[in-house]
Amino acid sequence: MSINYQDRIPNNVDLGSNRTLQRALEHWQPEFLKWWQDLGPRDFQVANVYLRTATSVDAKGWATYGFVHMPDYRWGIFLADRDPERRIGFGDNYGQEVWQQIPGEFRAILRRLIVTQGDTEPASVEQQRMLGHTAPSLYDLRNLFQVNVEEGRHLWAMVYLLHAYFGRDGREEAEELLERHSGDANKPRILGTFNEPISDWLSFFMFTYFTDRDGKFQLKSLAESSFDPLARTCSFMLTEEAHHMFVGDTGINRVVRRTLEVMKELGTEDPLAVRNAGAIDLPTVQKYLNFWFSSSLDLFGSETSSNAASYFANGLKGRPDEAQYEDHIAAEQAFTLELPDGNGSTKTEQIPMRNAMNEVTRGSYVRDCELGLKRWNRLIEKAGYSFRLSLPSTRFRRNIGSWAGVPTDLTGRPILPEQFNSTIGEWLPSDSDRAYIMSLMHGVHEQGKMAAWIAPPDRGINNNPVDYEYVKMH
Ligand code: BYC
Repeated sequence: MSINYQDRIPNNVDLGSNRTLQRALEHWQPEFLKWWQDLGPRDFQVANVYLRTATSVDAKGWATYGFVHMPDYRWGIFLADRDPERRIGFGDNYGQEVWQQIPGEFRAILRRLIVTQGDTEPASVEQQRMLGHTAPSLYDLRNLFQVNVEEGRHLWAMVYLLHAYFGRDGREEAEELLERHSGDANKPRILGTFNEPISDWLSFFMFTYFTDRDGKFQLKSLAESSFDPLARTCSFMLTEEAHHMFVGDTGINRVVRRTLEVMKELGTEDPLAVRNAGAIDLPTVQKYLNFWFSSSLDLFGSETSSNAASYFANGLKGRPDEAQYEDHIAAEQAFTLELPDGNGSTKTEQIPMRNAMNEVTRGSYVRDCELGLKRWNRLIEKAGYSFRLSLPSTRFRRNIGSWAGVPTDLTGRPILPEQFNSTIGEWLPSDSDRAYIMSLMHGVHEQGKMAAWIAPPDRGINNNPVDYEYVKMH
Protein backbone atom coordinates (compact mmCIF):
# COMPACT_ATOMS: atom_id res chain seq x y z
CA MET A 1 0.00 0.00 0.00
CA SER A 2 1.35 3.45 -0.90
CA ILE A 3 2.14 6.03 1.76
CA ASN A 4 -0.69 8.34 2.67
CA TYR A 5 0.66 11.82 3.47
CA GLN A 6 -2.79 13.42 3.71
CA ASP A 7 -3.47 11.99 7.16
CA ARG A 8 -2.21 13.75 10.27
CA ILE A 9 -0.01 10.70 10.76
CA PRO A 10 1.47 9.60 7.41
CA ASN A 11 1.12 5.84 7.02
CA ASN A 12 0.84 2.88 4.71
CA VAL A 13 -1.23 0.78 7.09
CA ASP A 14 -4.64 2.24 6.23
CA LEU A 15 -4.77 3.91 9.62
CA GLY A 16 -7.94 5.81 8.65
CA SER A 17 -9.94 2.59 8.67
CA ASN A 18 -9.29 2.04 12.39
CA ARG A 19 -10.61 5.15 14.15
CA THR A 20 -9.80 3.94 17.67
CA LEU A 21 -6.19 3.24 16.83
CA GLN A 22 -5.91 6.48 14.86
CA ARG A 23 -7.27 8.48 17.80
CA ALA A 24 -4.93 6.75 20.26
CA LEU A 25 -1.92 7.55 18.08
CA GLU A 26 -3.10 11.12 17.51
CA HIS A 27 -3.21 11.43 21.28
CA TRP A 28 0.39 10.21 21.56
CA GLN A 29 1.60 12.46 18.70
CA PRO A 30 1.67 15.77 20.69
CA GLU A 31 3.50 14.01 23.52
CA PHE A 32 6.10 12.85 21.03
CA LEU A 33 6.42 16.39 19.60
CA LYS A 34 6.82 17.82 23.07
CA TRP A 35 9.54 15.25 23.79
CA TRP A 36 11.23 16.18 20.48
CA GLN A 37 11.17 19.87 21.40
CA ASP A 38 12.47 19.22 24.93
CA LEU A 39 15.02 16.48 24.29
CA GLY A 40 15.61 16.45 20.54
CA PRO A 41 18.41 18.41 18.84
CA ARG A 42 19.01 21.41 21.06
CA ASP A 43 18.71 24.93 19.56
CA PHE A 44 18.23 23.82 15.94
CA GLN A 45 14.48 23.42 15.78
CA VAL A 46 14.15 26.54 13.62
CA ALA A 47 16.90 25.49 11.20
CA ASN A 48 15.90 24.46 7.69
CA VAL A 49 17.52 21.10 7.01
CA TYR A 50 17.99 19.20 3.75
CA LEU A 51 16.36 15.90 4.74
CA ARG A 52 15.10 12.81 3.02
CA THR A 53 11.60 11.55 3.73
CA ALA A 54 10.18 8.14 2.85
CA THR A 55 7.84 8.14 -0.13
CA SER A 56 7.49 4.41 -0.67
CA VAL A 57 8.72 1.32 1.10
CA ASP A 58 10.21 -0.58 -1.81
CA ALA A 59 13.94 -0.70 -2.42
CA LYS A 60 13.83 1.77 -5.34
CA GLY A 61 13.49 5.49 -4.80
CA TRP A 62 11.90 5.47 -1.38
CA ALA A 63 13.27 8.86 -0.43
CA THR A 64 12.51 12.39 -1.46
CA TYR A 65 14.83 15.25 -0.48
CA GLY A 66 13.89 18.78 0.52
CA PHE A 67 14.33 21.48 3.15
CA VAL A 68 12.39 20.80 6.35
CA HIS A 69 12.20 22.36 9.81
CA MET A 70 12.72 19.30 11.99
CA PRO A 71 9.53 19.68 14.07
CA ASP A 72 7.61 19.57 10.74
CA TYR A 73 9.23 16.28 9.66
CA ARG A 74 6.51 13.82 8.63
CA TRP A 75 7.06 11.06 11.16
CA GLY A 76 4.80 8.18 10.33
CA ILE A 77 4.12 4.47 10.16
CA PHE A 78 5.64 2.51 7.32
CA LEU A 79 5.73 -1.25 7.02
CA ALA A 80 7.34 -3.22 4.21
CA ASP A 81 4.74 -4.81 1.93
CA ARG A 82 3.10 -7.99 3.13
CA ASP A 83 4.15 -11.24 1.50
CA PRO A 84 1.04 -13.45 1.62
CA GLU A 85 3.22 -16.55 1.12
CA ARG A 86 5.51 -15.84 4.08
CA ARG A 87 6.02 -18.79 6.47
CA ILE A 88 7.69 -19.12 9.86
CA GLY A 89 11.37 -19.51 9.08
CA PHE A 90 12.82 -21.09 12.24
CA GLY A 91 12.10 -22.74 15.58
CA ASP A 92 9.49 -25.26 16.67
CA ASN A 93 6.77 -23.90 14.36
CA TYR A 94 8.98 -23.85 11.27
CA GLY A 95 6.98 -23.84 8.03
CA GLN A 96 3.67 -22.78 9.55
CA GLU A 97 1.83 -19.60 8.60
CA VAL A 98 3.19 -16.40 10.11
CA TRP A 99 0.97 -14.59 12.64
CA GLN A 100 -0.95 -11.42 11.89
CA GLN A 101 -2.03 -11.26 15.55
CA ILE A 102 -0.04 -12.19 18.64
CA PRO A 103 -0.76 -15.58 20.23
CA GLY A 104 -1.80 -14.88 23.85
CA GLU A 105 1.08 -16.82 25.40
CA PHE A 106 3.67 -14.60 23.69
CA ARG A 107 2.17 -11.20 24.46
CA ALA A 108 4.36 -10.35 27.45
CA ILE A 109 7.60 -11.52 25.88
CA LEU A 110 6.98 -9.79 22.54
CA ARG A 111 5.99 -6.60 24.30
CA ARG A 112 9.27 -6.70 26.15
CA LEU A 113 11.27 -7.13 22.95
CA ILE A 114 9.40 -4.32 21.20
CA VAL A 115 9.77 -2.00 24.19
CA THR A 116 13.51 -2.72 24.41
CA GLN A 117 13.94 -2.00 20.71
CA GLY A 118 11.76 1.12 20.94
CA ASP A 119 13.62 2.43 23.98
CA THR A 120 16.92 2.67 22.12
CA GLU A 121 15.55 5.00 19.43
CA PRO A 122 14.65 8.10 21.48
CA ALA A 123 17.62 7.29 23.75
CA SER A 124 20.05 7.86 20.88
CA VAL A 125 18.40 11.20 20.00
CA GLU A 126 18.79 12.27 23.62
CA GLN A 127 22.43 11.17 23.67
CA GLN A 128 23.18 13.25 20.56
CA ARG A 129 21.12 16.33 21.31
CA MET A 130 24.02 18.72 21.95
CA LEU A 131 26.16 17.69 18.98
CA GLY A 132 24.70 20.25 16.57
CA HIS A 133 26.70 22.98 18.26
CA THR A 134 30.01 21.31 17.47
CA ALA A 135 29.36 19.85 14.00
CA PRO A 136 32.52 19.91 11.83
CA SER A 137 30.54 21.11 8.77
CA LEU A 138 27.04 21.72 7.44
CA TYR A 139 27.27 18.36 5.65
CA ASP A 140 27.85 16.61 9.00
CA LEU A 141 25.21 18.69 10.75
CA ARG A 142 22.66 17.58 8.20
CA ASN A 143 23.67 13.94 8.58
CA LEU A 144 23.29 14.17 12.35
CA PHE A 145 19.78 15.55 11.98
CA GLN A 146 18.88 12.95 9.35
CA VAL A 147 19.91 10.23 11.77
CA ASN A 148 17.96 11.92 14.58
CA VAL A 149 14.66 12.28 12.71
CA GLU A 150 14.89 8.69 11.51
CA GLU A 151 15.50 7.41 15.03
CA GLY A 152 12.37 9.38 15.92
CA ARG A 153 10.53 7.52 13.17
CA HIS A 154 11.83 4.19 14.44
CA LEU A 155 10.26 5.06 17.77
CA TRP A 156 6.99 5.64 15.91
CA ALA A 157 7.36 2.20 14.33
CA MET A 158 7.51 0.48 17.73
CA VAL A 159 4.81 2.70 19.22
CA TYR A 160 2.49 1.75 16.37
CA LEU A 161 2.97 -1.95 17.21
CA LEU A 162 2.40 -1.30 20.91
CA HIS A 163 -0.81 0.64 20.25
CA ALA A 164 -2.14 -1.64 17.53
CA TYR A 165 -1.49 -5.03 19.17
CA PHE A 166 -1.12 -4.61 22.94
CA GLY A 167 -4.18 -2.61 24.06
CA ARG A 168 -3.90 -0.60 27.24
CA ASP A 169 -0.57 -2.18 28.23
CA GLY A 170 0.86 -1.08 24.92
CA ARG A 171 -0.41 2.48 25.31
CA GLU A 172 1.18 2.70 28.75
CA GLU A 173 4.47 1.37 27.43
CA ALA A 174 4.35 3.97 24.64
CA GLU A 175 4.05 6.72 27.23
CA GLU A 176 6.91 5.32 29.26
CA LEU A 177 9.12 5.36 26.19
CA LEU A 178 8.98 9.14 26.47
CA GLU A 179 9.45 9.15 30.25
CA ARG A 180 12.70 7.20 30.55
CA HIS A 181 15.69 9.29 29.51
CA SER A 182 19.28 8.57 28.59
CA GLY A 183 21.52 8.86 31.64
CA ASP A 184 18.62 9.73 33.99
CA ALA A 185 19.55 8.46 37.46
CA ASN A 186 15.94 7.58 38.33
CA LYS A 187 14.53 6.56 34.96
CA PRO A 188 17.42 5.51 32.73
CA ARG A 189 17.10 3.90 29.32
CA ILE A 190 16.92 0.09 29.42
CA LEU A 191 20.24 -0.91 27.83
CA GLY A 192 23.61 0.24 29.15
CA THR A 193 25.13 1.77 26.01
CA PHE A 194 22.18 4.10 25.60
CA ASN A 195 22.96 5.82 28.87
CA GLU A 196 26.52 6.70 27.83
CA PRO A 197 26.95 10.37 26.94
CA ILE A 198 27.90 11.22 23.33
CA SER A 199 29.55 14.58 23.82
CA ASP A 200 31.92 14.71 20.85
CA TRP A 201 31.89 13.79 17.18
CA LEU A 202 34.50 11.05 17.42
CA SER A 203 32.12 9.28 19.82
CA PHE A 204 29.22 10.01 17.47
CA PHE A 205 31.01 8.36 14.55
CA MET A 206 31.98 5.38 16.75
CA PHE A 207 28.40 5.11 17.99
CA THR A 208 26.93 5.18 14.48
CA TYR A 209 29.51 2.65 13.32
CA PHE A 210 29.36 0.21 16.26
CA THR A 211 26.08 0.79 18.08
CA ASP A 212 23.87 1.40 15.06
CA ARG A 213 25.37 -1.82 13.71
CA ASP A 214 23.98 -3.63 16.75
CA GLY A 215 20.69 -2.06 15.61
CA LYS A 216 21.21 -3.61 12.19
CA PHE A 217 21.72 -7.10 13.64
CA GLN A 218 18.87 -6.85 16.16
CA LEU A 219 16.51 -5.54 13.47
CA LYS A 220 17.58 -8.35 11.15
CA SER A 221 16.79 -10.86 13.92
CA LEU A 222 13.38 -9.26 14.51
CA ALA A 223 12.73 -9.07 10.74
CA GLU A 224 12.70 -12.90 10.89
CA SER A 225 9.93 -12.89 13.51
CA SER A 226 6.79 -15.00 13.08
CA PHE A 227 4.82 -11.94 14.17
CA ASP A 228 4.52 -10.54 10.66
CA PRO A 229 3.82 -6.85 11.47
CA LEU A 230 7.02 -6.76 13.55
CA ALA A 231 8.99 -8.42 10.75
CA ARG A 232 7.62 -5.96 8.18
CA THR A 233 8.29 -2.85 10.23
CA CYS A 234 11.86 -3.97 11.00
CA SER A 235 12.52 -4.70 7.32
CA PHE A 236 11.74 -1.13 6.45
CA MET A 237 13.71 0.26 9.40
CA LEU A 238 16.76 -1.58 8.08
CA THR A 239 16.74 0.50 4.89
CA GLU A 240 17.08 3.66 7.02
CA GLU A 241 19.68 2.13 9.33
CA ALA A 242 22.12 1.72 6.42
CA HIS A 243 22.65 5.48 6.19
CA HIS A 244 23.38 5.72 9.93
CA MET A 245 26.20 3.20 9.63
CA PHE A 246 27.44 4.99 6.51
CA VAL A 247 27.76 8.15 8.62
CA GLY A 248 29.90 6.27 11.15
CA ASP A 249 32.00 4.41 8.59
CA THR A 250 32.79 7.46 6.45
CA GLY A 251 33.18 9.66 9.54
CA ILE A 252 35.95 7.47 10.96
CA ASN A 253 37.45 7.14 7.49
CA ARG A 254 37.63 10.94 7.18
CA VAL A 255 39.19 11.33 10.64
CA VAL A 256 41.87 8.79 9.73
CA ARG A 257 42.47 10.44 6.34
CA ARG A 258 42.98 13.85 7.91
CA THR A 259 45.34 12.40 10.52
CA LEU A 260 47.39 10.71 7.80
CA GLU A 261 47.62 13.99 5.88
CA VAL A 262 48.94 15.73 8.99
CA MET A 263 51.40 12.91 9.70
CA LYS A 264 52.67 13.23 6.13
CA GLU A 265 52.96 17.02 6.36
CA LEU A 266 54.84 16.82 9.66
CA GLY A 267 56.93 13.84 8.65
CA THR A 268 56.24 12.14 11.97
CA GLU A 269 53.82 9.66 13.59
CA ASP A 270 54.37 11.16 17.04
CA PRO A 271 50.87 11.44 18.62
CA LEU A 272 51.83 14.64 20.44
CA ALA A 273 52.96 16.31 17.22
CA VAL A 274 49.74 15.20 15.52
CA ARG A 275 47.76 16.73 18.36
CA ASN A 276 49.76 19.93 18.26
CA ALA A 277 48.77 20.19 14.60
CA GLY A 278 45.09 19.91 15.56
CA ALA A 279 44.37 16.37 14.31
CA ILE A 280 43.40 13.19 16.17
CA ASP A 281 46.31 10.80 16.65
CA LEU A 282 45.62 7.18 15.69
CA PRO A 283 46.17 5.74 19.22
CA THR A 284 43.32 7.97 20.41
CA VAL A 285 41.08 6.75 17.57
CA GLN A 286 41.89 3.22 18.77
CA LYS A 287 40.90 4.04 22.36
CA TYR A 288 37.51 5.43 21.33
CA LEU A 289 37.03 2.37 19.14
CA ASN A 290 37.81 0.09 22.14
CA PHE A 291 35.26 1.94 24.25
CA TRP A 292 32.31 1.84 21.83
CA PHE A 293 32.97 -1.63 20.44
CA SER A 294 33.12 -3.20 23.91
CA SER A 295 30.05 -1.30 25.06
CA SER A 296 28.10 -2.34 21.96
CA LEU A 297 29.03 -6.03 22.43
CA ASP A 298 27.02 -6.01 25.65
CA LEU A 299 23.89 -5.17 23.66
CA PHE A 300 23.71 -8.75 22.38
CA GLY A 301 23.02 -10.11 25.89
CA SER A 302 24.66 -13.07 27.63
CA GLU A 303 26.55 -15.82 25.82
CA THR A 304 24.24 -18.38 27.42
CA SER A 305 20.67 -17.17 27.45
CA SER A 306 17.48 -19.06 28.17
CA ASN A 307 15.64 -15.95 26.93
CA ALA A 308 17.33 -16.27 23.56
CA ALA A 309 16.57 -20.01 23.44
CA SER A 310 12.89 -19.39 24.07
CA TYR A 311 12.72 -16.50 21.54
CA PHE A 312 14.16 -18.88 18.95
CA ALA A 313 12.09 -21.95 19.87
CA ASN A 314 8.88 -19.92 19.73
CA GLY A 315 9.75 -18.12 16.51
CA LEU A 316 9.79 -14.64 18.06
CA LYS A 317 13.33 -13.61 17.19
CA GLY A 318 15.59 -15.46 14.75
CA ARG A 319 19.18 -15.23 13.65
CA PRO A 320 20.12 -12.41 11.26
CA ASP A 321 19.73 -13.71 7.69
CA GLU A 322 18.20 -16.95 8.96
CA ALA A 323 18.01 -18.27 5.37
CA GLN A 324 21.81 -18.69 5.28
CA TYR A 325 21.64 -21.49 7.89
CA GLU A 326 20.90 -25.10 6.91
CA ASP A 327 19.16 -26.18 10.07
CA HIS A 328 16.36 -23.78 11.06
CA ILE A 329 15.25 -25.88 14.01
CA ALA A 330 18.66 -25.93 15.74
CA ALA A 331 17.36 -28.28 18.44
CA GLU A 332 20.12 -30.89 18.22
CA GLN A 333 23.20 -28.74 17.67
CA ALA A 334 25.71 -27.62 20.27
CA PHE A 335 27.88 -24.51 20.51
CA THR A 336 31.29 -24.37 22.16
CA LEU A 337 32.02 -21.45 24.45
CA GLU A 338 35.24 -20.38 26.10
CA LEU A 339 34.42 -19.06 29.53
CA PRO A 340 36.40 -17.71 32.48
CA ASP A 341 37.14 -20.49 34.99
CA GLY A 342 37.17 -18.16 37.98
CA ASN A 343 40.90 -18.79 38.58
CA GLY A 344 42.35 -16.39 36.06
CA SER A 345 42.18 -18.86 33.20
CA THR A 346 39.57 -20.21 30.74
CA LYS A 347 37.48 -23.34 30.40
CA THR A 348 35.53 -24.78 27.47
CA GLU A 349 31.83 -25.56 27.71
CA GLN A 350 29.32 -26.97 25.26
CA ILE A 351 25.84 -25.52 25.38
CA PRO A 352 22.70 -26.16 23.30
CA MET A 353 22.76 -24.06 20.13
CA ARG A 354 19.45 -22.37 20.94
CA ASN A 355 20.90 -21.01 24.18
CA ALA A 356 23.85 -19.61 22.24
CA MET A 357 21.84 -17.47 19.81
CA ASN A 358 23.07 -14.20 21.34
CA GLU A 359 26.65 -15.35 20.82
CA VAL A 360 25.94 -16.48 17.26
CA THR A 361 24.55 -13.04 16.43
CA ARG A 362 27.44 -11.33 18.23
CA GLY A 363 29.85 -13.36 16.08
CA SER A 364 28.17 -12.19 12.86
CA TYR A 365 28.29 -8.62 14.19
CA VAL A 366 32.01 -8.79 14.94
CA ARG A 367 32.73 -10.05 11.41
CA ASP A 368 30.72 -7.15 9.99
CA CYS A 369 32.59 -4.65 12.20
CA GLU A 370 35.90 -5.94 10.84
CA LEU A 371 35.08 -4.80 7.31
CA GLY A 372 35.36 -1.12 8.23
CA LEU A 373 38.65 -1.70 10.02
CA LYS A 374 40.05 -3.34 6.91
CA ARG A 375 39.13 -0.26 4.87
CA TRP A 376 40.60 2.19 7.39
CA ASN A 377 43.76 0.11 7.74
CA ARG A 378 44.15 0.05 3.98
CA LEU A 379 44.31 3.86 4.06
CA ILE A 380 47.00 3.75 6.73
CA GLU A 381 48.96 1.10 4.88
CA LYS A 382 48.76 3.01 1.59
CA ALA A 383 50.09 6.10 3.33
CA GLY A 384 53.10 4.01 4.34
CA TYR A 385 52.58 3.68 8.11
CA SER A 386 52.74 0.50 10.16
CA PHE A 387 50.05 1.44 12.72
CA ARG A 388 46.92 -0.74 12.47
CA LEU A 389 43.51 -0.29 14.08
CA SER A 390 42.12 -3.49 15.58
CA LEU A 391 39.05 -4.76 17.39
CA PRO A 392 39.72 -5.77 20.97
CA SER A 393 38.71 -9.27 22.07
CA THR A 394 35.00 -9.78 22.75
CA ARG A 395 36.02 -10.56 26.36
CA PHE A 396 37.50 -7.12 26.95
CA ARG A 397 35.65 -4.74 29.32
CA ARG A 398 32.37 -6.59 29.31
CA ASN A 399 29.53 -5.69 31.67
CA ILE A 400 27.02 -8.30 30.52
CA GLY A 401 27.49 -12.06 30.18
CA SER A 402 30.12 -14.58 31.24
CA TRP A 403 32.99 -12.12 30.91
CA ALA A 404 31.28 -9.33 32.84
CA GLY A 405 33.66 -7.84 35.37
CA VAL A 406 36.50 -10.23 34.43
CA PRO A 407 39.63 -8.13 33.87
CA THR A 408 41.37 -8.99 30.61
CA ASP A 409 43.84 -7.28 28.30
CA LEU A 410 42.89 -6.27 24.76
CA THR A 411 43.58 -9.78 23.48
CA GLY A 412 41.13 -11.24 26.02
CA ARG A 413 43.79 -12.78 28.28
CA PRO A 414 42.60 -12.70 31.91
CA ILE A 415 44.82 -10.40 34.02
CA LEU A 416 44.88 -9.26 37.61
CA PRO A 417 42.52 -6.42 38.58
CA GLU A 418 45.52 -4.25 39.62
CA GLN A 419 47.08 -4.77 36.20
CA PHE A 420 43.80 -3.88 34.52
CA ASN A 421 43.37 -0.72 36.58
CA SER A 422 46.90 0.48 35.98
CA THR A 423 46.73 -0.11 32.19
CA ILE A 424 43.20 0.99 31.43
CA GLY A 425 44.33 4.52 30.51
CA GLU A 426 46.27 3.03 27.59
CA TRP A 427 43.22 1.16 26.33
CA LEU A 428 40.31 3.51 26.88
CA PRO A 429 40.03 7.30 26.52
CA SER A 430 41.53 8.91 29.63
CA ASP A 431 40.29 12.22 31.04
CA SER A 432 43.05 14.02 29.18
CA ASP A 433 42.22 12.26 25.89
CA ARG A 434 38.61 13.30 26.30
CA ALA A 435 39.64 16.85 27.15
CA TYR A 436 41.79 16.97 24.01
CA ILE A 437 38.95 15.70 21.78
CA MET A 438 36.57 18.19 23.38
CA SER A 439 39.06 20.99 22.71
CA LEU A 440 38.66 20.28 18.97
CA MET A 441 34.89 20.48 19.07
CA HIS A 442 33.95 23.88 17.68
CA GLY A 443 30.95 24.17 15.43
CA VAL A 444 31.78 24.93 11.80
CA HIS A 445 28.47 26.22 10.48
CA GLU A 446 29.77 28.24 7.54
CA GLN A 447 28.99 27.01 4.06
CA GLY A 448 31.98 25.33 2.38
CA LYS A 449 34.10 25.10 5.56
CA MET A 450 35.33 21.96 7.33
CA ALA A 451 36.90 21.52 10.78
CA ALA A 452 40.65 20.90 10.67
CA TRP A 453 40.51 17.48 12.40
CA ILE A 454 38.48 15.78 9.67
CA ALA A 455 38.83 15.43 5.87
CA PRO A 456 35.91 16.42 3.62
CA PRO A 457 33.69 13.58 2.38
CA ASP A 458 34.20 12.22 -1.15
CA ARG A 459 30.78 13.38 -2.26
CA GLY A 460 27.74 15.29 -1.03
CA ILE A 461 24.17 14.17 -0.41
CA ASN A 462 21.85 13.33 -3.31
CA ASN A 463 24.36 14.50 -5.96
CA ASN A 464 24.77 17.92 -4.38
CA PRO A 465 28.29 19.26 -3.89
CA VAL A 466 30.05 18.77 -0.56
CA ASP A 467 29.90 22.54 0.08
CA TYR A 468 26.14 22.77 -0.51
CA GLU A 469 24.20 24.70 2.15
CA TYR A 470 22.70 21.56 3.73
CA VAL A 471 21.42 23.46 6.76
CA LYS A 472 20.05 26.99 6.60
CA MET A 473 20.12 28.34 10.11
CA HIS A 474 16.80 30.22 9.87
N1 BYC B 1 22.18 -3.56 29.19
O1 BYC B 1 19.39 -13.47 28.57
P1 BYC B 1 20.09 -12.14 28.57
C1 BYC B 1 19.29 -0.03 18.00
C2 BYC B 1 19.52 -7.79 30.43
S1 BYC B 1 20.16 -1.09 18.99
C3 BYC B 1 21.30 -3.77 30.21
O2 BYC B 1 21.54 -12.10 28.56
P2 BYC B 1 18.56 -11.47 26.29
C4 BYC B 1 19.81 1.35 17.86
C5 BYC B 1 18.35 -8.50 29.76
O3 BYC B 1 17.36 -7.56 29.36
C6 BYC B 1 19.21 -2.59 19.04
N2 BYC B 1 20.65 -4.94 30.40
O4 BYC B 1 19.63 -11.23 27.39
C7 BYC B 1 21.16 1.61 17.76
C8 BYC B 1 17.92 -9.46 30.84
O5 BYC B 1 17.14 -8.78 31.80
P3 BYC B 1 16.05 -9.58 32.71
C9 BYC B 1 18.15 -2.62 20.11
C10 BYC B 1 20.90 -5.96 29.54
O6 BYC B 1 17.22 -11.16 26.84
C11 BYC B 1 21.61 2.91 17.67
C12 BYC B 1 19.24 -9.85 31.50
O7 BYC B 1 20.16 -8.80 31.18
N3 BYC B 1 17.29 -3.75 19.95
O8 BYC B 1 18.30 -0.38 17.46
O9 BYC B 1 18.78 -12.76 25.61
C13 BYC B 1 20.71 3.97 17.65
C14 BYC B 1 19.78 -11.16 31.03
O10 BYC B 1 19.47 -11.25 29.70
C15 BYC B 1 21.79 -5.81 28.47
C16 BYC B 1 17.24 -4.80 20.79
O11 BYC B 1 17.92 -4.86 21.78
C17 BYC B 1 22.45 -4.55 28.32
N4 BYC B 1 23.34 -4.32 27.32
O12 BYC B 1 19.05 -10.37 25.25
C18 BYC B 1 19.35 3.72 17.75
C19 BYC B 1 16.30 -5.90 20.41
N5 BYC B 1 21.84 -6.99 27.81
O13 BYC B 1 15.16 -10.28 31.73
C20 BYC B 1 18.89 2.41 17.85
C21 BYC B 1 15.38 -6.31 21.52
C22 BYC B 1 21.02 -7.83 28.45
O14 BYC B 1 16.84 -10.52 33.54
N6 BYC B 1 16.08 -6.82 22.70
N7 BYC B 1 20.44 -7.22 29.48
O15 BYC B 1 15.38 -8.46 33.46
C23 BYC B 1 16.56 -8.07 22.80
O16 BYC B 1 16.48 -8.87 21.88
C24 BYC B 1 17.14 -8.51 24.10
O17 BYC B 1 16.49 -7.81 25.12
C25 BYC B 1 18.67 -8.28 24.25
C26 BYC B 1 19.12 -9.04 25.51
C27 BYC B 1 19.40 -8.79 23.01
C28 BYC B 1 19.01 -6.83 24.47
